[in-house]
This record gives sequence, C-alpha cells and structure tokens, in this order.
Amino acid sequence: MHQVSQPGSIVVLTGAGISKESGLDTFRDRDGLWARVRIEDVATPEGYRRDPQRVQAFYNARRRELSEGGVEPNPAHLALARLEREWPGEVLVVTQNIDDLHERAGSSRLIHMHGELLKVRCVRCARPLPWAADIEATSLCPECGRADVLRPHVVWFGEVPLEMDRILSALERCFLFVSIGTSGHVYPAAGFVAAVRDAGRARAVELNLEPSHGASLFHEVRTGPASVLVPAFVE
Ligand code: BV8
Repeated sequence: MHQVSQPGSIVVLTGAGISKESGLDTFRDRDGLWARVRIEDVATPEGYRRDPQRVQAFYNARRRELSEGGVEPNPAHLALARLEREWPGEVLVVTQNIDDLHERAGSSRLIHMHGELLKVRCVRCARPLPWAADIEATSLCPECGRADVLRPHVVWFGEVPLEMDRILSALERCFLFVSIGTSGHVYPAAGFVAAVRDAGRARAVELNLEPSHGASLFHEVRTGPASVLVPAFVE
C-alpha cells in the first residue's frame, strides 16, 4: 500500500497586532495599553490583591469596548478560519489575545493561552464562567455560591499560561509555524519559535507590522498590516 504522506500540521501564534485593525489596542505600541496603565497595577496577582476594583474596572472597560464598540473580526482572523476549513491537515491557532475575534471569525481549533476577557473564574472552584455584568455585580459564584470570589479568567504576569502541554506538543509536531502580530516580548510565547527551530522540522514565518524582537529566528519575515499579509499568506 503506497503510504500517502499525511498533510503536515500548522501552528499559528497570534498577538495583539492581529486585532489592531479591528480597533483593539495593542500593548507595547506607542498608543498601547501599557502606555496608559502599569502592568504591575492591572496584570499581576499582586495588583489584583492590592486593588481588585481597579483591576475589575480595567477589564470591564475592555469588555465593554469588545462587546459594545462595534469591534469585528478583520480579514486576518477570517483568513485563519478559512485556513482551518480548507487545509487538509491540522491547524491550531494559539492566541495570546483575550478577545473573542478568532472564535467569531470561525476558528474552532483555538487555544487562549492567556485566558479570555469574556470569562471569569472562581478562585475557589476554579471553573471558568461566562462573564456577564450581573455576575460581577453580585460577584456570587453560581457553582459554589461564595461571594467575592470571581476574578477575570486571564493569565497575569507570574501566572502559568493555559494548555502549555498541548501547545508544546503541537509545536514539536508541526511542519509550519506562523507568528502574527506579536512583539516577541512575553514568554513563554516568545520562546515558541526557538522551540520549533530546536525540533528541526518546521518552517517558521513571521507576519508582523515590523520585525519583532525574535525576528532573526524566523526563516521568513514579512512586514505589513495583518489584514493584508495574512489573507495573502493563506492564499
Ligand atoms: C510565565 C494578560 C511561568 C491578559 C498577558 C525575564 C525573562 C523572560 C521571562 C520573564 C522574565 N521576567 C518575567 C518573565 C515571565 C513573564 C514575561 O515574559 N515577562 C516579560 C515582560 C519579560 N511571563 C509570564 O509571567 C508568563 N507566565 O512565564 O509563567 C511558566 C512559563 C511556562 C510554563 C510554566 C510556567 C505569563 C505571561 C502572560 C501575561 N499576560 N496578558 C491581558 O490583560 O491581555 S501578556 C500581554 O502581552 C498580552 O497577553 C499580549 O498578548 C502579550 C504579548 O503582547 P503582544 O500580543 O505581542 O502585543 P504587543 O503590543 O507587545 O505587540 C503587538 C505587535 O503587533 C507589535 O510587534 C506590532 O508591531 C504589531 N502590530 C501592530 N499593529 C499591527 C501589527 N502587526 C500586524 N498588523 C497590524 N495592524
């Protein structure tokens, strides 16, 4: 029986740059989020312990922007969903983003390694729950019934990213690794390209507005807006 070679698997890492043209802020660009608030105050467990209301307000403002600000998936998100539909092998999108634009574009094989803006988590029973304004108003966990135990279901600095085992095994197996819209500053995501190069199997491509911190580790770097680069790349 002639062995039909399996079509290779593709891993796509995305960062805030892929959602920029949908109208959401990035972090480290001049007009980015970290130019307005300090990471220590709103994106660390210490900051949350110090002032939970301030952190809830930071994430509620981003929830409102995402759900009320006319924010829609852009051609880059749509092209990745098309890639998943049309590529005969496996396509896994690993996003650092906490928005829901990949899902709304139609991507289903998706890992939110830094959590999800539209979910909260009970610090007691650890179950992620869909966020709703009243859930925070009452701040009662519907699972365990305790009060004041719901936090954003978001991975802060110093916390362990989600589904790392699944991500690392996908990186090990893939034949193509594409990094889109990320500055390559935050680990462990910024180390994925090195892991792919060490595995010695995959081609690594970066699609970014400008070369990222780790650009030299990629076989190919294409610069420009994601909404132009990603559909052209998927073609
Ligand atoms: C961990 C929360 C242990 C949700 C975020 C010293 C050395 C190395 C590492 C560390 C160190 N000290 C501390 C660390 C660890 C730390 C870290 O990496 N710190 C950095 C700052 C040095 N990391 C952690 O703490 C992580 N946890 O390490 O645990 C561990 C590790 C492995 C296994 C087990 C245990 C947890 C990190 C998660 C933190 N949470 N977000 C939220 O509020 O959103 S991080 C935050 O940064 C967001 O998630 C964001 O996605 C992420 C990365 O940023 P980018 O997405 O890249 O966005 P950025 O603005 O930086 O760049 C945008 C890019 O897009 C730019 O390049 C721009 O040119 C481009 N662009 C703009 N417009 C467009 C575009 N591209 C295309 N088209 C456009 N139109």
